[in-house]
Order: sequence, then structure tokens, then C-alpha cells
Amino acid sequence: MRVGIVGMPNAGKSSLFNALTRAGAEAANYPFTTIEPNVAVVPVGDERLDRVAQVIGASQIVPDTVDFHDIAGLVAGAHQGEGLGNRFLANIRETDAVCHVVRAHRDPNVVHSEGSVDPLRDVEIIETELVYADLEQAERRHGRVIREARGGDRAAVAEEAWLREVIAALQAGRAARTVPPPDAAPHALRDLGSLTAKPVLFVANVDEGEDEVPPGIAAHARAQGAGAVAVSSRLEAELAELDEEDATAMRGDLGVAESGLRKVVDGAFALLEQIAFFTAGEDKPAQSWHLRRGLSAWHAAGAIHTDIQRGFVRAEVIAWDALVEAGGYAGGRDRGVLRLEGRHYVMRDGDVITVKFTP
Ligand SMILES: Nc1nc2c(ncn2[C@@H]2O[C@H](COP(=O)(O)OP(=O)(O)OP(=O)(O)O)[C@@H](O)[C@H]2O)c(=O)[nH]1
Ligand SMILES: [Mg+2]
Repeated sequence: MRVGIVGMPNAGKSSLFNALTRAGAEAANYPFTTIEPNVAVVPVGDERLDRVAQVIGASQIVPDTVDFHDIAGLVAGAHQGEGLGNRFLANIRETDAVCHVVRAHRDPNVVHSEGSVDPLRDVEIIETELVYADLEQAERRHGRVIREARGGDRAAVAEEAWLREVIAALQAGRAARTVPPPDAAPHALRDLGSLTAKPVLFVANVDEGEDEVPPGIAAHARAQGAGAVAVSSRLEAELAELDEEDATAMRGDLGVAESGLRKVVDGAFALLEQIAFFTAGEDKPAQSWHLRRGLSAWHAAGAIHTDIQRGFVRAEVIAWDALVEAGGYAGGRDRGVLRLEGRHYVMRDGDVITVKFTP
């Protein structure tokens, strides 16, 4: 899964990114610190996988990962060439979701490009810039598709009509996600690479010790079906430097219950309606994977490897806790909790799967 981080300059994007990765992207009190796109690969820890690995005697634990892309801040007027951010939007057109960092902390030492702290105004500025960026992209794409449509190609005709609708929506200031993609051209949405069609997780960058999303942002997120979490980016970046014990103690002192990073990663997965499933074998790696809720064992096989999907015969499936309780696959088989399933089996969160396939 890939997530692009957007927001205004100095909103706290790189601080969050650093905290997520300890990758050391530069965070400084200076707008436009980030002028190179940064990509960080964040492992998604899962205690269930640890337990499965232990009971199976796996050689190692390989958690699934999320890629976070940190880009430069966007300012009002970015589409007219203000600031640097617009140039980097192309770097996040291919991502699955957008993480929108909004400054909500009131530290007077941190410069704000609009001169005051107003989270909802900032959100609207960024959303407007994303709409403009998409409009430019949609018009460019329309110019190309209209030629193909003249040839009478059915998919191109459908895509052309859809693009016209998308352009009208964007011109009215609405997100591209408000226009459903055409059945006859299922690739249209992906080919457009629209930013305003992606699911959004708002990250309110709050003052240290705060734990709540500002009500205005929460309501705004709800209205568009987006997620919202509160995190102090700077605090999280500092905590990321500590070992786990010290970090937990410091969280306790500040009254911040949950790791902010956990909230961001979980929030991103929830947004995309992903479930986790596991693969594990004795002296083999135990791995976690993610899959859209509602997809089948056949899709799960494809997430692991296209060859495994191609040669899919059947799957052995067991819930992770049943596996732990049974002490392993053999115990699971004896108890009758290890099941044989076909390709249409709908995967559940926490399933451990072994795909039998013909190479
Ligand atoms: N007090 C406080 N300061 C913060 C917080 N998050 C970030 N900052 C400070 O704000 C400044 C900018 O943070 P960055 O993370 O570099 O901001 P950015 O969004 O990446 O900025 P650009 O890359 O310029 O777009 C730094 O001095 C941070 O230490 C926070 O939660 N609280
Ligand atoms: Mg930055």
C-alpha cells in the first residue's frame, strides 16, 4: 500500500514522516524544507503474527509494509506556480491513499505561511489546490481520449464522457471521487491518477499532550467519508528516538494513550477497508499481508505471488487464534479447525493460509 502525505508548508509532514520511519528526512522550522520526494517503507507490526510465528517455529517475521511518500508543502495559488509543492504532486498520483496533515498546534515559534493557525481554512486551501491539479490533469487526459473516442472505440467513448463529467465536477470545486467511473472503462480512474479520487486520512497535528481531532476537522472528514486522527508530529518524532520502554513512560506522563504512528498506520488501513492475513511455515518466514475486505482466497494467493494464484488448487485456512490454541497446523487438523477452502472462499481478518498450487 502506498500513501502520499500532503499539507501546507510547515504543517508537520516531515516530522510525521520522520517519526514513521526514523528515516531522517530533514525537519526544520523553515517552509519548503522538503524539496526532494521522500519515500519511506514502514513495517506494520502485528502481535498476532508474532504469536503465529512462535507456535509454528518460523525462521523470521516479515511484516507487511506501507510506503509513505513525503512531498513539499502546497501553498494557496500552487496551481499558478506559487511555491514548490505543485511540482511534487506527480509523485503521489500513483498512491492508494492521501494522508492530509493539518497544523492544529499553536506553537508561536513555528512560522505559518498564512500568518495564523486555522485548520479548516488550511484544509480548504489544500483541497482547492488538489482540485486545480486534477483539473489540469483531467483536461490533458481528455485531449488525448477525445481523439481515441472519435475512432468509435467503446471504452474510449465511455471514458471521454466520464472525463467531461469529472472536469465539470472539478470546475465546480468538487472532488473527482464524486463522479463514479464508467463500467465500460474500468481503467479510467487509474489512468487519470486523480488525487481527489483517493481516500483521505486527515492527520491533525495537535499540541503535545493533546489527543483530540479539532471538531471542525472531524466534521469535515465525516462529511466526505474520510478518516481523521490526532497526532503531535514533533512529539512522535522525539518519541521515535527513544527505546520503547522510555517512549511508553513518556506517553504515560503526557496522557497520550496510543502511539500516534499506530493511529496513522491503522487509520490508513481502515480507510482502504483492508484485512490482514498471514502465511507461516516451520523454518520459513512468517509474513503478514493485506487485502481488501470481501476478497477471496484466490486474491490472497495473488497478493503472495502471481504464480501461486495462477496454479491455485485449494487453500488450507485457519484463524490465527485457533492455530495458536491448537499449537500448530497438526493440532489444528486434529481438532478439525484447519479447513480446506476453494478459490471463492472470502478471506477473514486474521486468517492463516497455505495455498496449494501446481507450479
Ligand atoms: N510545537 C510543535 N512543532 C511542530 C510540530 N510538528 C512540527 N513542528 C515544527 O514545525 C516545523 C516544520 O515541521 P516539518 O515537519 O518540517 O513541516 P513540513 O510540513 O514537512 O514542511 P515543508 O516540508 O516545508 O512543507 C519544524 O520546526 C517542526 O519541529 C508539533 O506537533 N508541535
Ligand atoms: Mg517537509
